[in-house]
Amino acid sequence: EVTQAFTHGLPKAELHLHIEGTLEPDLKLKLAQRNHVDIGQHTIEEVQKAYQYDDLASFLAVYYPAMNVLQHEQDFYDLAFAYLQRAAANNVRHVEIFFDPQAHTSRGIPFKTVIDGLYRATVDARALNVDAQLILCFLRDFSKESARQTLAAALPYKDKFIGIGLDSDEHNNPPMKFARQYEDAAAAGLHLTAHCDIDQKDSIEHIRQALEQLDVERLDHGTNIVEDPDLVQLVARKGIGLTSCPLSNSFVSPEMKGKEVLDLLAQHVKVSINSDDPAYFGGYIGDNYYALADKFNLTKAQVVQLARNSFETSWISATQKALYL
Ligand code: ES4
Ligand code: ZN
Repeated sequence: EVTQAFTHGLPKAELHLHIEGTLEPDLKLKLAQRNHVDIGQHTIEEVQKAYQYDDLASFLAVYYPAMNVLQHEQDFYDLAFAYLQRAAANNVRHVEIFFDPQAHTSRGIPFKTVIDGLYRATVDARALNVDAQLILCFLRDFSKESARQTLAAALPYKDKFIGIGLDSDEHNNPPMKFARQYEDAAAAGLHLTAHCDIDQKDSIEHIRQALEQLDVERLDHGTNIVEDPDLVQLVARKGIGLTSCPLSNSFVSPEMKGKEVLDLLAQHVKVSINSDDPAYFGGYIGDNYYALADKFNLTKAQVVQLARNSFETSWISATQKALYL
C-alpha cells in the first residue's frame, strides 16, 4: 500500500547526497562540449555503458575522472541547480549537500570557483521551496596534509557551508586519520559527520572511532552498527542519525541493508533514507524510499518515521525543525 506517489510526495530531508554524484549523462555531455573536454563518449548511451561497477573501487574509477567536465563557476551552479530541481520534484524540503573540494582543487580548480557556484545554486533553490546547505567532505584516501590545506582554504568561506564529512575509499583510511581536522572544524563551529560504509573490513572499529574520537553527530551509512548492541544503544541514546542509501547499497549488497534499517528503526535509532549518488545508482530519493518499502513491505507508518528521522537528525535550527515535525 506504499506507492511511488506516496514515497515521492512525502515531505523529506536529504542528508546524504554527493553533488558530484548527481551529474547526469546529458549534463556531462553538455559540459564536455561547452568546455572542450574529451571524455571519450559522445552519446548518452555511450556514457551509460561506461557505468559498470560492482564495488567501491570500480565505482570511484568511473566517478572521479568524469569530474573533468566541471571547470567554471557556472558549471558547478548548473550541476547543483539541476539536482535541486529534482529534489523539489521529490518534495525534499531541506537538503545537506556533500561536495568534494579536493576532487577539483587537485586538478587545478580553485576552491572559490567550486563553492561560489554551488552556493549560488543553494540561494536560488529558495525559489523552489528547497532549503539547501553544503557539507565539505575530505577525501579520506588523500593525505592528512591535504585535508589540512583544504580546511585552511575553506575556513574563510565558513558562512557558506555548515559542516564537514569524510568520503571516498575507506579501506586503510580510518576516521582517526582526520582527528585533527575534526577538532579544528568543531572549534570553528562546524557540524561533523563521516562515512562508515557498509561491510568494510574494519567497520565496527571505524564506527567506534567516528563516534568516540571524532565526536560525529551522524554516521553516513553506518548500518553495520547492528553487529554491536552497545554501540546501537549509544547512538539511540545520543540521537545520532544514520544516513542509509538503499540503491547505492544494492550495488554491493543485494538486500540493500533493509533488515538492518528495520532492526534499527525498531530500536528507535534515527536512521534515514537518502540517494548518495543518484545519477550513478539508479534513482533519486523518492526511488530510494520506494525500493526499500517495496522489497521489505514497509508500512506507511515506517516510511513516515524514516522521513521524520531525516528532519530530526538534520542540522536545521530547533525552531525551523518544529515546522516540519
Ligand atoms: C561515494 Cl558510494 C561512495 N562511497 C564513498 N565515497 C563516495 N563519494 C561519492 N560516493
Ligand atoms: Zn556517500
